[in-house]
Amino acid sequence: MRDGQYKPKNCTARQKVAILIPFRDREIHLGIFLNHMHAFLMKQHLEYGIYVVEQTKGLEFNRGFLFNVGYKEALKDSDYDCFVLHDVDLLPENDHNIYTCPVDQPKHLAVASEKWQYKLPYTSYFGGVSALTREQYEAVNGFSNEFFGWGGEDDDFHNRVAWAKMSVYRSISGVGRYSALEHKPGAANPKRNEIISKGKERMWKDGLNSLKYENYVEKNSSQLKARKLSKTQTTTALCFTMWIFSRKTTTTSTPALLTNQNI
Ligand SMILES: [Mn+2]
Repeated sequence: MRDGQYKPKNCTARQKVAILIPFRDREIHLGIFLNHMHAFLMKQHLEYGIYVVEQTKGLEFNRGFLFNVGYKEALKDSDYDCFVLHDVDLLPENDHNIYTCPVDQPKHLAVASEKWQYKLPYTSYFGGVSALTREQYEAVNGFSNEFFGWGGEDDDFHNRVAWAKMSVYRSISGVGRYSALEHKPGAANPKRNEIISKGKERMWKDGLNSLKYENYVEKNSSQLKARKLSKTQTTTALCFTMWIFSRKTTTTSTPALLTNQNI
């Protein structure tokens, strides 16, 4: 396995799957996640790569933006057909929860998360873990880049799916069960409802087609590999590629790396 990628030896997978993980300050979760996920995914005979996209300190965490970066960077690596958008703190419990993308509609996988007492928190919930083909991700122009802080980006993304005239396929709850790793809640984005309310007019101005990040990103797999392998975990499943929003390449003197103007 190299850089978090795997290919079954005795068969050809129908889809190449990229698992995208937005990340910041969750080293312990990441170790647990990788140990769990590689074993889980290999059992499914998938051809896949895991991409961890890390946001450096500075601005509030922007989950949607990080998915967009992961999408673009994964496609530079390989011609992926399917993108699984995955929180680092959710671990699938059921081996029948297959990590592929239906070609006719986006799929929501985390329908029964321990975080929400193994129920959907509300009917349109599209957070936690979802899967879209490349065509579907392009059809919604990816995520909005404008949600800094907790909340809203997944609801806006769900609206985009509807505006693109698609509906969401949901795993059945017995299959879509996830254990949730505990953490303190992040600071909610006070502007989230306001941004969501203007979502339709923003959809084709704000997303994959307006994403600018190259100057802020550093490919950094070797450093992470060394860091992870120095721990007691022994699996070879700990190598992967990671991107960092790099402070040193910015031209501004403010500590903020990303603002609504410069992304
Ligand atoms: Mn969480």
